[in-house]
Amino acid sequence: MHQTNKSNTLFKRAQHVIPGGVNSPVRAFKAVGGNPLFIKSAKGAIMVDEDDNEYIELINSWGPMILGHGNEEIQEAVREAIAKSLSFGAPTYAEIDMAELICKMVPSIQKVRMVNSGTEATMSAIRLARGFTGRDKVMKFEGCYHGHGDSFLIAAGSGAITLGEPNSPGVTRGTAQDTLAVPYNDLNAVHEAVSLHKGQIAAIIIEPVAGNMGCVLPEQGYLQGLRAICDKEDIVLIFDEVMTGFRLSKSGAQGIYGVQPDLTTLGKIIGGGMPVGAYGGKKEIMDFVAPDGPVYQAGTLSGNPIAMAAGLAMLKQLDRMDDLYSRLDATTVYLEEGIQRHLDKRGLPYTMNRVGSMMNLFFTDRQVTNFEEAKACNLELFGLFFRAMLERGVYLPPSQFESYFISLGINEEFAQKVIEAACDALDAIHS
Ligand code: KE4
Repeated sequence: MHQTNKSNTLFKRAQHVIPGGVNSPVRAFKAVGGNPLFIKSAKGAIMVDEDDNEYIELINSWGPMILGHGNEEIQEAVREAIAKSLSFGAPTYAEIDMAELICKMVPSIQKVRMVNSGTEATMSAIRLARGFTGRDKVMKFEGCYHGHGDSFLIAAGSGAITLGEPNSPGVTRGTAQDTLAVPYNDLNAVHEAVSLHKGQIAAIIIEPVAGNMGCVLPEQGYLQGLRAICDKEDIVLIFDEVMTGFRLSKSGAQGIYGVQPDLTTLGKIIGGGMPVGAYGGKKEIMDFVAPDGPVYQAGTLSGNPIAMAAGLAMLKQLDRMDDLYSRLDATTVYLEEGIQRHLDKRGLPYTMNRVGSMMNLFFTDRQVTNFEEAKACNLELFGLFFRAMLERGVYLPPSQFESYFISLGINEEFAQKVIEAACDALDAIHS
């Protein structure tokens, strides 16, 4: 058992002054048991905790650290920017460079507004869609997460096509009644909901590849089907690519599935590890955003020069490294195949989902194509696996309902170590 005394002491101290001792709930390890580890540094694919335990990490800060920690080009850009002060609250040329590069990398984006988080991006995108269409309702999908905006903290109503129910105190019924929640990968449910609320739905927002119920892929023709429904019904199609943007390709999931949304929300990788979000898309819609348009949205630190420096240094590397995504995909396939071989050898019927450098081991023998199926997983077994992997020096995202992220820092040696740890951990929890 590796010792984590310092983390345990820090966690006790943190709980006196920070809700749950963490600044974002999933970090508290509640889904996997035990106390969270307090991290003091990271380099490449290695994270070091306050007790000097080293871990090969497959969390990438929930996505951003695709190039590995301590990327020299990003750190140099930040060092250079910091010397000129940290914030002006006035426009800077870096924001233009950033917007132009995003529009180049994601062709469906003709104009883009920077914000400070994925939540701000998705909140703003649905307000914009409502303002542009004059309609009130939005549709989301069970198991998809779009940040903590009130309109998204909604569980599916009693029937899949009834209006949503708040799934957090503080979200009002008034808000919930304008959100429809339907199952992922079920076009009929979308057709039913659209016909039941004809002319009332401003936007359909979806994770084009879901990462917040674990990694769940769109079925053949699904995204194309949503595009056709939105075209027919004048509904704004929003791809929430906060996680998949710049992760699955230079132009995210839309780049690999060939479906163009009307609006795209971005976050995580776009900031190179700094707090950055963005929403963008068709010019005719984006021109509705203040100050040119009537839809209000603002932010003191939006387009912050240090964040722009980090984000630009990140995106420039992704844009010029033509073999980056094939290398990341190859490493992820290697991991998937290595773990799958052991599952087969041990006769363990668990399910692996993978797309690009996102993957998941689901502790269920069923396929996982939606949230209902994901919820069938044995969460206790996942907790045992998570802790067994920590013991073996591998840090996974601490929830069955999160995707693993593979960074460029995972070289062949580390990939082999992750496979060996996974095989050993699976044997240990089934011994
Ligand atoms: P943030 O507000 O956390 O920057 O982004 C919200 C968000 C929006 N859309 C998608 C598809 C997302 O995955 C997220 C945030 N993802 C989670 C991890 N699954 C963030 C981790 C956390 O909550 O600490």
